Amino acid sequence: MRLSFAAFACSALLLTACDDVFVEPPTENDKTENAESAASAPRLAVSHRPLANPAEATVAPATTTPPRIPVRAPASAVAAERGTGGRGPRRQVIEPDPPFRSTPVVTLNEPWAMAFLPDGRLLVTEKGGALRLVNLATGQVGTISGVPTVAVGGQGGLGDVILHPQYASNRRIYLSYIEQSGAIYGAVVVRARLNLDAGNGGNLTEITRIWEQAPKVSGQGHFSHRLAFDSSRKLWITSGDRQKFEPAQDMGVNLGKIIRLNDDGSVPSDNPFFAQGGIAAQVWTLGHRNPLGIAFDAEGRLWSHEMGPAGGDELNLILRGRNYGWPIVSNGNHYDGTPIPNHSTRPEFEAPKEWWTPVIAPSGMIIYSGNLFRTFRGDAFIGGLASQALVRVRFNGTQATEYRRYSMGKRIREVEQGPDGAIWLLEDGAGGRLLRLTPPG
Ligand SMILES: [Ca+2]
Repeated sequence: MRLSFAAFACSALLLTACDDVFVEPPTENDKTENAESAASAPRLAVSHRPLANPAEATVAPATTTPPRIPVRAPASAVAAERGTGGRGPRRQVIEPDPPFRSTPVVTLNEPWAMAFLPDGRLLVTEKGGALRLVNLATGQVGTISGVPTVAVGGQGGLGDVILHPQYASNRRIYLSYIEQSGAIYGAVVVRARLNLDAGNGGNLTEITRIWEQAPKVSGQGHFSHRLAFDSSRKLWITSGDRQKFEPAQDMGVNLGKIIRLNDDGSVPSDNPFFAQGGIAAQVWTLGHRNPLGIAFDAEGRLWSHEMGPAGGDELNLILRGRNYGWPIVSNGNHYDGTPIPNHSTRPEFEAPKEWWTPVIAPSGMIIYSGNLFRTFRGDAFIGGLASQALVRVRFNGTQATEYRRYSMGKRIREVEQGPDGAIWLLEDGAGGRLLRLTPPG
């Protein structure tokens, strides 16, 4: 067996004290090792004390959320995890704690989202309306001009940025942002051509509107407007309930939904409600509150998290045509203390695979697929606003459990995986830093 001495000592003598020991899926060289029996990892204990979700305030207090109690998996959970994650033998690995080193790279102003260009530079949106181009080698921060006018305020401003899957040939990027019309607001998504200049800047041309929240409503919260492409070039958009509750169940509007479109904004004919026509045709799932993270796993499954009200943050497996229950059910309660029936009372609604009370206030998410952190593969990494943490979730098939929580000391707005497998974070707010996470060795 290819065990380091430390791993061997832990596994043989000190397992109960070595909660960073876990088991990695086999490689070609591990086939002679013994297979271990499959077992489900027990769910970590979760305190179900209701708590207001301060992350959704325009200026949220940073330290009012008590830490969730079980930061680490107990040794028994780690022991039971052996054998999960696939067939074949396992190799024990010791992870340092924390398992990464965090290096600040540049400081930005209210950064919200980021996307890597093929040349290794990084596009970063700032909530105030600027699209930045960060040269990670030099630390230079340039500006991309031509971004449409953005309505800034509350939770709204310039939002997500992603590349078209064929960006290398078509230079198309997609942006989400907030548009104001009189006293009402809504998120829009545009496609644009990115023209980079010889320096560290560029501009946008051929800006085309792809989608918009309908209707625009009052207030500047719960826009969500996270974007993702899947492997078949479909565009996914999270659309929050705009703090209006009932629209999440109304198929005549696209608030409180997850949307699936073609890359030109047209509606795919195989969408679940396509036959209903109108706005319903855009909808993939309904009953969402404020989903600020969306990611595909290696099997092509779509996962999205969303902020609960007072308690009940959720990680959901997004399944075609399903209803996720908001505002009829939630594992949290209204901010004024009014109870909301739990998911368990209405099994016709899709229940979260993992949920949090006290809240973590999730924003941004990746499901790690890189080579730099071998032991991270397949795990989700979720940014925490109120929790000021990076929350790591481990999957067992379609089950999900918080596995580790790394305190970052700042609200984390966005998580991305870089081309070399490093994990990149954006801190929230004025002076938010871009952080690069690499193995500590
Ligand atoms: Ca729900």
